[in-house]
Amino acid sequence: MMMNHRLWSLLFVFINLLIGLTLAEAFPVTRTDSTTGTTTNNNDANSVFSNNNKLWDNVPQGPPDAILGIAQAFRACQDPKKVNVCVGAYRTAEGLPWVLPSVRIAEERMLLNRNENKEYLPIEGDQEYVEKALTFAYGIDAPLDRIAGVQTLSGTGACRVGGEFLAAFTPFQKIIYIPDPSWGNHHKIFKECGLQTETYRYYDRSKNGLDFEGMVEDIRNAPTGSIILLHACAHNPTGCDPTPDQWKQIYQTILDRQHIAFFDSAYQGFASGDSEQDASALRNAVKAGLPVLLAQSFAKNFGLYGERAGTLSVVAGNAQQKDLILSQLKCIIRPMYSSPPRHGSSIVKTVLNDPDLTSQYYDECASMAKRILDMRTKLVTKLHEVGSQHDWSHVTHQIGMFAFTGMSPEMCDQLTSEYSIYLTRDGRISVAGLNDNNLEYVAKAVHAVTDGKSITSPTKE
Ligand code: PLA
Repeated sequence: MMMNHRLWSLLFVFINLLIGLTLAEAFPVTRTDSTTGTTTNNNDANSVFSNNNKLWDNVPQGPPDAILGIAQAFRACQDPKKVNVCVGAYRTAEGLPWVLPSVRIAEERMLLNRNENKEYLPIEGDQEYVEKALTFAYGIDAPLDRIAGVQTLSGTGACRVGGEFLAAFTPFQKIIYIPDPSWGNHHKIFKECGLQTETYRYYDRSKNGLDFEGMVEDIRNAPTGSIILLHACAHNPTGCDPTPDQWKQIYQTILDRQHIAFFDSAYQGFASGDSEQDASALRNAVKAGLPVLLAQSFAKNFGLYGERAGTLSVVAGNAQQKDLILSQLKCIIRPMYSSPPRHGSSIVKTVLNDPDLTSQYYDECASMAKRILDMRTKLVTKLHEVGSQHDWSHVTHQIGMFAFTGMSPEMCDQLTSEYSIYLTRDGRISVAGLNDNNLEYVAKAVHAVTDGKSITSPTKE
């Protein structure tokens, strides 16, 4: 009896399996993934699950990042003459990364301080750090009682948290206007947040300079209540900032159109060498009464790239709004990464809590800006010395970390393939990557690829 029952059960399972397989073959269920475009059916699924090695066979190759992908290619390059002018990371005159001495001192103090621990920070981060960081950005007279600020994973994390907040709560348009060109990641970040991304004219490639009229016109024509992304200083990649008078017109246009200003401040101190002066566009915007958000990064100015120290803040109308906004920022952060890392923010806090260390830091930041400025001038001088007939004066007029040379993507490709000089394909050179040892080599190569060709373009790429 038992035996019979088992036999029947086995037969039943076997018949079901046969019917299932026949049906699957006759009527395959086909699914197409909307993001990757890959198609699978349940036959594939059966074979995939029967062989675990095939489980991820359909994952397509992702494209390399426009900036960090090139940095990776540089690391893999075997050419001893290779030059990295790709990522905006400071290098010393010897071409080496630099840990600021003030940062080292702060770290030593932290190491000796037995009260330091490794506990989780709150969701919103270390509020003492946030307060110091916001004062650094908004100034000593900042209306901190109505600025909602959270610690973020450097500037990228700040843009992301700010974008998520705007996507959820901006009462008007879910559209963000980004300068053309801009840091490439801006578009990706804000799209991921669910915002519609548009561009406004910023740079005139036919004269290698700011397209101020185009900028103001596009901001004016944006739908009422749009979000306008502004680089607080040392615009990446162009190195072109509006003048104080031009900023005033920008504020007025934003106010007239009831837009929201979203400042990205990744280079405070790198434009003029003076962190206070570099904050003036942001500070004046707050004084002018604009609705302001700020994504702040300490990667470049404190040299804390991998420590991921930043803040995102929203200037609210009053303290009550501040509390409400803060509560929502925490709701955004908690499911994303719970709470931020503490080492980098503790360094910034330690430096900014000590007036002597702060003034040492200001000098060190100024020295970085100065070396970059020197290399900018030297590059242009050397280009002329090696015979270039182009007018490279735009490179000396530009400020901050980058030279936006005007070179075409093809010229950049040639620099990389023939000279092992790694730069982004928009013609941007990270001037911090230049030093007396590689300057002539780079200048000769740039001359070779640009000689007799145009470095201005009449039309948009
Ligand atoms: N905003 C701007 C304008 C930037 O240029 C960068 C970094 C960031 C934000 C983000 O920096 P953080 O997250 O490290 O604070 N841009 C670099 C590096 C320096 C990069 O692409 O990530 C660049 O080479 O453009």
